[in-house]
Amino acid sequence: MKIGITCYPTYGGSGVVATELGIELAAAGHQVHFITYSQPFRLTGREHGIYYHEVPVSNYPLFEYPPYDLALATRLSEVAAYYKLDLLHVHYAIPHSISAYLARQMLAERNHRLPFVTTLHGTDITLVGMDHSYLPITRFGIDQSDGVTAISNYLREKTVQEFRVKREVEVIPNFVNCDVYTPLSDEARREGRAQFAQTGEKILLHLSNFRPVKRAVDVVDIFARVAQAIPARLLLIGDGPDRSQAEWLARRLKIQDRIHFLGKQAGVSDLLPLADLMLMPSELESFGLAALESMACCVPAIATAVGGVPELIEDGVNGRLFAIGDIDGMAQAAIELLGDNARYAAMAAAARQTAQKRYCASKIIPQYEAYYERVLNRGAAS
Ligand code: GMT
Repeated sequence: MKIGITCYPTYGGSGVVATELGIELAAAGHQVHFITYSQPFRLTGREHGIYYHEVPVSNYPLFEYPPYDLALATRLSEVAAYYKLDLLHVHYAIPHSISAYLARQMLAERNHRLPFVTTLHGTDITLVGMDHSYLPITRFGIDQSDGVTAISNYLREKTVQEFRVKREVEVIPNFVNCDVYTPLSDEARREGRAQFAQTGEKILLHLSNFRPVKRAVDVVDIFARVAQAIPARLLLIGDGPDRSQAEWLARRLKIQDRIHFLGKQAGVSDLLPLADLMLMPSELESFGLAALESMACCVPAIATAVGGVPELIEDGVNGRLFAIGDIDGMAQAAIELLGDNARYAAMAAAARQTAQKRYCASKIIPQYEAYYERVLNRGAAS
């Protein structure tokens, strides 16, 4: 198949999923065209079977708000026509499904059929889409899509309940390449850990875009309690609006020397397996891709029981779940787990096993391929 993919290419879970999907589809023999405003950050630009098309946005002085969605629609229709795309797959409903809808209409005028699939990721429904001003157009984009997928049962139900969409929503969960996200050899792990911690110190890790929904400040608070009880370090990967508050709190609590603020990192598959525990105290996660990526590396997560997270993490089995803001509970759980080698080893193994059994790319990519076939056949039949 020739597949066009549109997503937010910079840091964020939906862009990561879209990029990894494109990489896996190309590896399976499909031709993949990314159509985005900049090159998705996990692409090197030289992957076989992957093409990148930038969306130029005019900055004509009259435009106080440059019309990105129209520029995207134009580029989508051009790329689809030039490269004879079979299908478009857009990630994050706003504005991508509307741009794809416009591109499909433009091409229909020229008798080129271009069905599009929209994948819902989370905040496009839970935050942005439910803002009253965006709700009608988000619902329209979903209903006009030729296929719609959501990354968890939670998100599917939320979309059906809150938006009352007519289009059926299929759940295809997020995935991880279990060969890339994998534990390191003892020697490589020891060497990697030595960059950040002394022998005998535990490493906790948080990975996010530091938006308020991630509660990065809670991460610092949890870590402060852990570091009081056991020798430990914290790796913070990512950047965003709450980073400066997290840095300020680290200084106020006088633990800044125990925390490594690593900022945005392109490749996290070599950092995640260095940790002992992942902290994900989010206000909301429709899925929690960062937790899945760390679980695949044998690093269990201490997280909040919100959104789709309980579909991934079973409390006490492959990780721990707490209420939002239960900083003491999460800190205590980390201290107990890190002090009990047998229990920790069982949980770390269960975390990897969950990723392998249910979320490996090798299991999920065929679900996308089958879904594309269904969308194409449905369109051809009608
Ligand atoms: O919150 C983010 O990290 C960004 C956001 C996005 O769409 O870029 O993430 C959402 O999609 C991720 C990938 O499917 C999910 O793993 C996250 O749980 C989801 N975030 C929220 O629901 C808050």
